[in-house]
This record gives sequence, C-alpha cells and structure tokens, in this order.
Amino acid sequence: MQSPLRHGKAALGTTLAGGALAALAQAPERASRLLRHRYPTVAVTGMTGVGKTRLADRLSRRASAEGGQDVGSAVMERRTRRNARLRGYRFRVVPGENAATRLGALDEVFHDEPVDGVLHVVANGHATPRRTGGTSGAGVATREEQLAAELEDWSITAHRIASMAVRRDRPTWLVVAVTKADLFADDVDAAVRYYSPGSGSPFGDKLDELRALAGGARLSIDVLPVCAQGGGRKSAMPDKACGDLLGRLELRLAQLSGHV
Ligand SMILES: Nc1nc2c(ncn2[C@@H]2O[C@H](COP(=O)(O)OP(=O)(O)O)[C@@H](O)[C@H]2O)c(=O)[nH]1
Ligand SMILES: [Mg+2]
Repeated sequence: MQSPLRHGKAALGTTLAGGALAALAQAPERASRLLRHRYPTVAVTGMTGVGKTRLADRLSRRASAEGGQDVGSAVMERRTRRNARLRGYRFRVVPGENAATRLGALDEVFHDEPVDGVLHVVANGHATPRRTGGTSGAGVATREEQLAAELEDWSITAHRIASMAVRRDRPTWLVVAVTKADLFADDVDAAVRYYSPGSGSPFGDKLDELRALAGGARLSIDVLPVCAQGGGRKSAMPDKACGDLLGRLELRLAQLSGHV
C-alpha cells in the first residue's frame, strides 16, 4: 500500500537519475574534486605576530610587505601557489586572536569550506607584538607569556581541527611550522621537541589530546622548523640555511598533497 506522495517522489527520482540532468549535476562536483586534488586548500593558523603572512608569502612566492602591511591583519588573506605542472595550494591565512573577523574565518576554513590541511605557525615565543617592536628589555618574562599565549591560541584551533577531522571520511594533515628559527638557531632541536607529540611539554600534550580526539589514522602530524626571512650576515642562520628549511617544508607539503 503506497501513498500517492511516495509514488510521486519515486517517479521524479527515476526521471532525474536516468537523464542528462544527473550528469549535469555531477559536473561541478567532479570539477571541484579535481581542483581540490591539484590545488588543495591549506589553512594557515597561529597567533598574531608569529609570522603567518610572511611564511604564506614565501610559500606562494609572493613579495612581502608591499604597501607596508601591518602585523596582525584583520582579514583572511588568500594566496595561491601555482607550479609549472598545474599544481599548487590555496592558502587561507586566518587572522590572529585580536581580530573580530577571526571567528568567521575559523568557521570558514574548518566548517563551511573545510580545508585539506593545516599549517599551524608557532614562533617559539618570538611573536612580534603589535606596533612596539624589538626583543630588548624584559625578554624572559615576555617569552613565557608569548608561549602561554601560543598555547591558548592552539587550544582553540586544535578543537576546530578535531571536529573537522572526525566529520570527514578522508584523512587530514597538520604541519606545525616552528618559524623564526633564525632567532633561536642554536636551539632549533629543543624547539621542535617542545612542539612535538609525545614530548610531554604543554604543547605536546595538547597535540596528543588532539590525536586521541581525531583518531590517529585520521590525522597526520609533522613538526618542521622554518624561517621566512634569512637572518642577516651576522646571524647564526643565514639566508642559505633558511632557504634549506623552507625547501624541506615545501617538500613535505607536496608529499602530503600528493604532488610528488
Ligand atoms: N626573524 C624573523 N622574523 C620574522 C620571520 N617571519 C616573520 N618575521 C617577522 O615577524 C613579524 C610578524 O610577521 P607576520 O607574518 O606579519 O605575522 P602574522 O601576524 O602571523 O601574519 C614581521 O615583522 C616579520 O618581519 C622569520 O622567519 N624570522
Ligand atoms: Mg598576518
């Protein structure tokens, strides 16, 4: 015994499935899958002043700071990297914690148009404060505060990543980019350890929590040191060394995206 309503639905369904309409309906879906494959989207997250914009500019081969952009942009920045073989990335730089637009941007990259991977940027406590610059004076206390702020910022982002990862059927990748390595060239290994899963550090514990929440197989985590601007001639991390680190990060991104 079938109701007329159910009959009507079945008839309509058959017509659509068999016809050209169905093929048409699948075309945008296929196109977006191809785009995602060749140009995966990457959320670039992290607190204000850690170096997100600078790093995204380097990765997308864009010249930085034309027009003197302020540290801590309030809008989501979009950068596209294209290589010669029609592959690349679409970077979405999420504004840091001071911006009113942050929550909307987080919603966009982790819910509305969920990204393929996340590049979370940290600076080992060397985030640049807005306006007043320099690392002189009360350095130690400031760095501790900065590390605490990084941790707080990461907690929020980590929750977003976890809920995105459990909602989807394909795996998500996370790369923690420990940038500004030129500022702590002699302590790079220790910094990488601090930001690594299983390290027992506050940040490591949060990564372990995230992995437990998301499920280990659904989320891959890499931690890589990098610097986006070479330390000067007197730096322990000259341009060449920075370039090498950047190259390693690019290679890993390419592997995670299936580009190589
Ligand atoms: N020493 C050093 N400074 C950097 C590096 N990357 C960025 N900066 C500086 O840190 C400040 C903040 O960078 P920005 O990309 O605007 O940070 P955002 O707020 O996270 O987008 C700027 O003054 C940059 O010049 C780096 O690798 N090394
Ligand atoms: Mg920025």
